[in-house]
Amino acid sequence: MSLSRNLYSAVCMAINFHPARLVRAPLMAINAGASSTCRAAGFASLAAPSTNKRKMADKLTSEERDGQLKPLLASGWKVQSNRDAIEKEFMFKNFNEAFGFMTRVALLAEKMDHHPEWFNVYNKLQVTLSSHDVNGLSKRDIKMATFMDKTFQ
Ligand code: H2B
Repeated sequence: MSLSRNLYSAVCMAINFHPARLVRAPLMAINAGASSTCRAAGFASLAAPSTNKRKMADKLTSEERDGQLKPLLASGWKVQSNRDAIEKEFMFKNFNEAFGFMTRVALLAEKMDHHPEWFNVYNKLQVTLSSHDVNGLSKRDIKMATFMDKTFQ
C-alpha cells in the first residue's frame, strides 16, 4: 500500500517537474496573453491566425494615387524619386518605443502578408513601402502607411 503511494507521488513529481511541462506552461501563457492583448486593443482579427490566401495586389491607378496618397503626403510620407515607393522617418523617445511600434506593425504585416522595408537604429525608424509583386504602390501600401500613422499618434 505504502509502496504504491510512494510510486504514485514519484510519478506526480516527475510529471510536474518534467522539462516539457515547465517549458509548455509559460509559452501557453504568453500566447494566451498576446491573443487577449490583440482582442483588447480592438484587433480581433490579429488574435486569430491568418487563413487568407494572398491575392496579387493591384497597382494604384493614377486617380487612386491622387486621392489616396494625399493624406499620407500631408503627414510626411514622400514618394521616392528613383522608385514607385513611399518612405517616412519615424522618431521615438527611445528604442523601447520604436520596437513596440515595429511589433504592432509586424502583426499587421504578417496578417496582410505585406512587409515593410525598414531600418531601425535606437529611436529612429526609416520605412519604405512598395508592393514587390507589382513593382510599385498598391492599396496594401496605403493601408499599411495609414495604420503606421494611426499607431504612431
Ligand atoms: N511584401 C511586400 N511589400 N510586397 C510583396 O509583394 C510581398 C510582401 N510579397 N511580402 C509577399 C511577402 C510574398 O513574397 C509572399 C510569398 O507571399
